Amino acid sequence: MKLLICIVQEQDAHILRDDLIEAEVGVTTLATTGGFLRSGNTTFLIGISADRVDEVLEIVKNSSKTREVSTSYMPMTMGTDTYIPYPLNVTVGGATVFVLDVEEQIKI
Ligand code: 2BA
Repeated sequence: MKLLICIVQEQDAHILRDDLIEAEVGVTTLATTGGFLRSGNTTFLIGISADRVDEVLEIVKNSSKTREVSTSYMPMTMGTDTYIPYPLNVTVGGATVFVLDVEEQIKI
């Protein structure tokens, strides 16, 4: 069994959730915050048998778009909570996925 941790942009989260549910994939979502941009994203916890990992990755790929994001602040601290104003464009997504081995899933 595998655990996929998928971080996607908030705009893509509802489509991905619907697609996973339709494919009968169990999922838990967490509201998370990106460390670099410090803006909201959504993290999916997906427990799945190893033979379905490629299928799930394909669903994630089809649901998660790449976007250019502009921010007017470079989220860098100077020892304190000081932000340096700086125009910044970054390409975010489609999705960041970690694939972990799961020793056991227990339902109590
Ligand atoms: P953020 O940390 O807010 O990063 C948003 C985007 O900013 C990243 O998109 C990347 O294009 C850029 N970025 C991140 N760190 C950077 C840096 N040190 N210098 C320049 N640009 C940087 P993605 O790579 O698509 O990542 C989207 C979100 O996925 C991230 O949001 C973070 O929440 C998560 N993530 C990405 N890599 C991760 C990792 N190795 N571990 C944990 N979470 C990760």
